[in-house]
Amino acid sequence: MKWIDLRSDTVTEPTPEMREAMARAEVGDDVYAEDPTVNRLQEMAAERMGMEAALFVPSGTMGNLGAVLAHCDWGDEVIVGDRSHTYINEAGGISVLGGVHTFAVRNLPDGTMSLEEIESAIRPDNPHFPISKLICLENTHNRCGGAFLTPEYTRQVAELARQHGLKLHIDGARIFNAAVAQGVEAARLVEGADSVTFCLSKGLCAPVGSLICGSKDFIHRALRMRKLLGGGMRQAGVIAAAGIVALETMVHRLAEDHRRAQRLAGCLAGLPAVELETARPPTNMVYFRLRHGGISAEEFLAATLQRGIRISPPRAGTYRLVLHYWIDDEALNRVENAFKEIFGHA
Ligand code: TLP
Repeated sequence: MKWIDLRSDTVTEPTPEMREAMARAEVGDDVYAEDPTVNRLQEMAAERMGMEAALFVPSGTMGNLGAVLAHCDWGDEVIVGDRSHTYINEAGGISVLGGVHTFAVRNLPDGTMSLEEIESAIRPDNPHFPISKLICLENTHNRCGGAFLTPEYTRQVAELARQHGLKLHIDGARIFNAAVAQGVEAARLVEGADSVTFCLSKGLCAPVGSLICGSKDFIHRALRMRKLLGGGMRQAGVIAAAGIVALETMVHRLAEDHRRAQRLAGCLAGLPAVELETARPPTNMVYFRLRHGGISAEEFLAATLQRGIRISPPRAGTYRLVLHYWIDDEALNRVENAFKEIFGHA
C-alpha cells in the first residue's frame, strides 16, 4: 500500500529533477563562501525577496533564530504572535540562546495581530522593562489555518516598527504559498521588512534548507550567528542544488495544493461528524475538529492508518491536514473515500 502522508508539507521528498541536480552539483567549501551552487541559490533568494543579500541555513528554525540573534542583543524583547511558530515551536531558542525576551501578542484567526495591540506592546524607555527591538510576523500563518498576510498589512506593521525604531522580521517559511494564493510576487509580501526567512523544504519539496534574506550588513551579522549556532556547512551545494530547482520549478504549482485543500475541505464539510475551522482554506492546510459523541481521536487515527493515511494527532482537539506535491488527485480520492467510510457516509 502506498502511504498518503498528510502530517505536514515537511515530509515531501525531493523530485527526480532535484535528485539529478544534486548529483551534478558543483561544490566548494561554503564556510569559505566558495560553493558556487550555494552562492547562486543565495543570489536567487535575495532577488526573489527584493533584498540585498541572503544566507543558506539548514532549517527554518535556525533561520528565525539566526535572524533574531542578528537583530537583538541580550535583554532585548521581540513582539511575537501568541500562536506563532517562533513562540511555540522553536524550543524557546531565542530566549535560551539569545537572552531575548518575548512579548506575545494575541494572534487573530487571520494570522494578524491588531496594530493597536502591537503598538501597546512596545515598551517605553524605562529601566524596569526589556528593550523592544523587533516585531515578528508569520506568513503564511501555520496555526491560524495557513492564513496569508497581505502586502498592505505587512507594510502597516513595517511602518509601525519604523516609527518606534524597531525592526521587522518575517517568518516566511511558506511565503511562496502566501504569494501564489494572492497572485503577487513574494517580494511584495516583505516590502518594508528588515528580514525574512523562507523554507525550501516544505511545499517546495527540497530535502533541506532555508534562507535568511535582508540587507548586506544584516546578513553579515547573520553569518556570524549561523557559525555560532553550528550551522556553517561545507559542500552544501549538494543540497542547495535542490533548492535552486525548487525556486525555479515548484513555486507556481503550489496553487494545486491550495485547490486540493479546498476540495478536501468541501468533502469534510459534508460530514456531520466534522467541524471545519476554516470553510475555505486559504492555502495548503485544512484544520478541523471532531464533534463530541463520535469516534475518539485514537479510533480515528487508527482507522486512517489502517487505510494507509498518516495524520498527526490533534493539538487541543484540532487536526491539521497538509496538502503537498506528493498528494495528487488520485491520493485525494483515496483520502476522501476513507473519511466517508470512517464517518459512515460512503
Ligand atoms: N513547521 C513544522 C512543525 O514544526 C510544526 C510543520 O510541520 O509545519 N516557521 C513555520 C511557520 C513553520 O511551520 C516551521 C515548521 C518552521 C518555521 C521551522 O522550519 P524547520 O522545520 O525547517 O525548522
